[in-house]
Amino acid sequence: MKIIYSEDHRKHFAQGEIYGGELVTPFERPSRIEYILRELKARGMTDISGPGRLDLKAVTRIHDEGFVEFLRTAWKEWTRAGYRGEIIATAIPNRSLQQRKPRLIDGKVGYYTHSVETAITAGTWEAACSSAAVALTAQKIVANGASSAFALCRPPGHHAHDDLYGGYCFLNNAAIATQAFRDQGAKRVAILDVDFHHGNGTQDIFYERGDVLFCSLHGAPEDCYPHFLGYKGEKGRGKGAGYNFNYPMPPKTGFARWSEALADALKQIRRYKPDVLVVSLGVDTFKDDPISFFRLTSPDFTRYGAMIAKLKLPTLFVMEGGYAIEAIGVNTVNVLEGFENA
Ligand code: Q9C
Ligand code: ZN
Repeated sequence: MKIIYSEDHRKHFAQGEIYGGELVTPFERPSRIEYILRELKARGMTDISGPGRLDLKAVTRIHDEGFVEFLRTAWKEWTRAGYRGEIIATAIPNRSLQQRKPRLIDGKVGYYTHSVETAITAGTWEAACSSAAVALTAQKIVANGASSAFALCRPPGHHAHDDLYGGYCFLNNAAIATQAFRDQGAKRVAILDVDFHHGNGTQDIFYERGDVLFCSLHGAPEDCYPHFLGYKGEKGRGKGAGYNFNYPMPPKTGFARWSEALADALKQIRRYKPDVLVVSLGVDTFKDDPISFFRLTSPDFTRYGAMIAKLKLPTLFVMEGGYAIEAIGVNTVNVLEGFENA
């Protein structure tokens, strides 16, 4: 399997994440990718190359232009305002407040965020662009006929909406790649999101579209982030009605229950008859993940990689979350090997 990776991900390394009222070292940190790379190489998956140049038009097929411009210029505006810390939203236009983009950078930050744990730093824009480029380069490999490819993206993407960042995500890599498949002739694309967290951004982006099926397995919103989306009753709207499947699950969910949900999602995908599959691959479902509550073991990742392979679809894997750093490499590569060896 071809793997695409860019070292530019390192340009995004926030010093602080708001967690339990403290500023802590972010769980989403550069070493995650280093661990995955090391394990790929150790297991002979060495067909690794860099991304091509990012075509911003592919990004704005999914994201709002004002949002993209904000991400590009936020650091410049923030430092020009005299602030010395990283960019963290303070006021967000919730419920009864006006949804209007203010002039002041502080206001713009809140306007374009849904979660304040995620800081923007000097290199965030460049890193987010490199991550999208990684996804698009891997996408092209699959579009050109490869049976699979792995986009080793960082920062992740599935919590990013068309005009909102948060949950460690800025640009929605999986959504951008999905749209690229459509623009290059795929009639139907299925997205399977196995990250522990609900893919709220991806769901929202495709919620009213029938040309993209979205299935997400995740911790129930009553019990975990992103809290405000990911319920079972969210089934799509308008042309998208019937093309969104959520599988929220409770704390301590292990592989028996999780794999039943996966089997159902795979059934929906098979019924949909997509031309291609995009997997939002987060391995924060692992039992030792520090911010999650499922109980998958390392061998379970191999098992479900093989289950996904049974679809026999061209498949693009896009890296999302996973914060048990020591095990992130083994778990990620287990999925890819399980898929390849099935
Ligand atoms: N107490 C991804 O996995 N904070 N994002 C959770 C838990 C945000 C996760 C706090 C987690 C975002 C891509
Ligand atoms: Zn996650």
